[in-house]
Amino acid sequence: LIQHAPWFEEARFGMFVHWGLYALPARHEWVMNQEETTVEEYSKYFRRFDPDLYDPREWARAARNAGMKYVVLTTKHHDGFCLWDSALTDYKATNTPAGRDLIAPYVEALRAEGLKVGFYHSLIDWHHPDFTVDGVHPQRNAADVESLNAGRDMDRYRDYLHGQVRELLTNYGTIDYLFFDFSYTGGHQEEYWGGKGRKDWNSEALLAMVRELQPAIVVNDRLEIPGDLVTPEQYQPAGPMMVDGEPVTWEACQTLNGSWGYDRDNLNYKPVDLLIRMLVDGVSKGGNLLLNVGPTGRGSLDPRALGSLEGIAEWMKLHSRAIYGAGASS
Ligand code: FUL
Repeated sequence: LIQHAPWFEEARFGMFVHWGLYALPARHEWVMNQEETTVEEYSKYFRRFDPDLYDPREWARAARNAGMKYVVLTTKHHDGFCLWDSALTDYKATNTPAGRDLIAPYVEALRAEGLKVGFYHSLIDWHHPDFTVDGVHPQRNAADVESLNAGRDMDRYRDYLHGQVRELLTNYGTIDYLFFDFSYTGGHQEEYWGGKGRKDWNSEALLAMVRELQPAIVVNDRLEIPGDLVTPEQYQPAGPMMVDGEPVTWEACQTLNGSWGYDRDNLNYKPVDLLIRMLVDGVSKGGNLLLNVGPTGRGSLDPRALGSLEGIAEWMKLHSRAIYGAGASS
């Protein structure tokens, strides 16, 4: 067990939520990258982001009914758009038609439903003017990459990253879980990410700040220094996970249909019985399952995602006395 946060392994099941501007094109959360969209072109989604159906209590109830104990929402994904009222950027929900901080009501809703509060935060940023154009940046094939990179300063970006994490861990009370995201690609790192990694984020200092601000928080391993857990992505490990011959805390994150962000026309949904088998499989190997939903641009859960959660809830009703039995905790 994680000594400072025993709740985490007891929880076993959480909900991942990928939500941001990419919910509008509804073609995968990497759409900016895949379609090599410039910041300027992408801003059309910023101007139209108007989530009139956003009701985090509904997300929280759907999660709770499915037996989930924590929720992890993208505060900022790779496109750089911020769901909270950050003092460090204008690229935030406050300046869209949404007109407000969307993280505060999320945190409140989770607490009201008795769920632990998690944030996902991207280390990568395709909007920030100091984040250099590397091999996976949307502008990687631009004719003038060199001039685009002139004057970009990753030291300034690092200050921005640290400053925003400080805001998130200072302004919303207790935060229980933090998923930093950098898709570490091992050997291909140099040509792919332009060598980016822990030195760019100053992972050691960033993690120290996180622990100082939120001593009980659970932090994942994608800062490329040891965290509290390891995070296999879209696969189920063959057995209990080990590092250097020792068992480790782990959590598999999985999608409903292969995409993390809302992907409207992707019909490749895993059936409910498969989702349940994945949960059981992970628990049998000592791991957690973080199952993702991608809400729509209007902020609601797509009926197919809701259906999956309701299907899992039906199974929980039959099998979990702790959640559905007489005298179950509210
Ligand atoms: C990956 C990201 O690139 C995906 O978009 C998603 O957020 C997944 C959980 O982590 O590394």
